[in-house]
Amino acid sequence: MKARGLTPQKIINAINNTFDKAIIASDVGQNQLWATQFLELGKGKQLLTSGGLGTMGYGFPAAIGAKIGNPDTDVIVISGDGGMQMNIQEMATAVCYELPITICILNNGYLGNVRQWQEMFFDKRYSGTCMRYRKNCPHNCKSPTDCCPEYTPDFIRLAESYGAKGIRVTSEKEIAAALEIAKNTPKAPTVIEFIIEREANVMPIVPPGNALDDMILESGDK
Ligand SMILES: Cc1ncc(C[n+]2csc(CCOP(=O)(O)OP(=O)(O)O)c2C)c(N)n1
Ligand SMILES: [Mg+2]
Repeated sequence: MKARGLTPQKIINAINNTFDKAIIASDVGQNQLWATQFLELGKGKQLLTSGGLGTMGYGFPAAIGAKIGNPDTDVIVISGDGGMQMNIQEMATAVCYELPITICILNNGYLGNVRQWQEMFFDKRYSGTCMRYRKNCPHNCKSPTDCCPEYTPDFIRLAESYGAKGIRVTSEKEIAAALEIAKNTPKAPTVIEFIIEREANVMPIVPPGNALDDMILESGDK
């Protein structure tokens, strides 16, 4: 399934509008950078993030702890499709303890942060970053095509297999309704899988080994 104009900014703006008061836990990667760029923090919204330590898998367990400690506050996870799989087994904990956490997965089908480096600084030689890779893929795949396999994994079926709710969002008009359902679901976590552009980049970025003066501000501005 192709992304239909869903951008991380639109998704995070909708989170801003849906939740006045919330604790948001980010994972690591592009999703984390977008979260820090677009979340409106301070007015009742707090962010838990591993920051520059960058421990993938942090977001979901952090949210479980936040929800147990703050049962009356909405708790939201913003994660990538890679990092979510590093502690996905904690879905069992969240279901057992009936924790109504909203889990927003920004699914680009890549370990996106690393893919962006491979695109910008290593001539787009993608290696080990595509979540839809199969042995018979073209050797020098430089972009996703219509032939790419479907989700790896199918997060909706995965959520449902644990007894959590799963909602897939592919277009902008579905974002707000999905967040409302998650917000109003008692006693169970809700996974919202947002299908975003596969090769969306986060700007600005500093090339490896360079000084802050060499920061690249816009895509294509090398
Ligand atoms: C435990 C761990 N392994 C590897 C990395 C290196 N790393 C940083 S970001 C990233 C990709 C994250 O991919 P995903 O979770 O899909 O998030 P996206 O960047 O696509 O939003 C990787 C592999 C890390 N920070 N932590
Ligand atoms: Mg990803």
